[in-house]
Amino acid sequence: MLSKEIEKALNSQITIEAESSQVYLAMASWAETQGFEGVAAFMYAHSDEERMHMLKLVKFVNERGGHAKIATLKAPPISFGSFKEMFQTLFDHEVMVSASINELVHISLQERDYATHNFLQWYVAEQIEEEALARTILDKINLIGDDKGGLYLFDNDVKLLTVTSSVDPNA
Ligand code: OFO
Repeated sequence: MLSKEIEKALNSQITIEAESSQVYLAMASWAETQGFEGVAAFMYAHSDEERMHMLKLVKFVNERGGHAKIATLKAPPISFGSFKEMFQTLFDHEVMVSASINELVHISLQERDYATHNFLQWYVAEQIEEEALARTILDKINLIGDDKGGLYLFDNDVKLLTVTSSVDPNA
């Protein structure tokens, strides 16, 4: 059984994952309108992943006798300035998510909820991958700057970058 404190913290994380999915969906849509299909495909896939992160939490909370609450979400931005700015936003967002997961881990230990602590280890590992991936992309785009040819190649490159961390929420 989940303590009220853990249930509340997990519910906040559900909202964060749902909002992440929306932010990446907005990035996908914006990139698509700019003609960057590779970046758009990457962001659509990333958005799906975040929804999966959210669902995994929803199922866990309900399985443990809590109630996963589906809340109103903040609207994401409509446009993102430049690709450089967009990937910086993505990186900063993932750093924020990692901090939030770390806080959850901390609360689970305080509450001596070892089942939740164990469950959260998947997210801890996932955040290491996600931050690394975001950092790699950001490094690339910082090298390219505003060079049109470079951006064209970058778009192709990103198309090939598969998000390696897809996991079935029921797994
Ligand atoms: Fe990209 O963050 Fe979910 O966990």
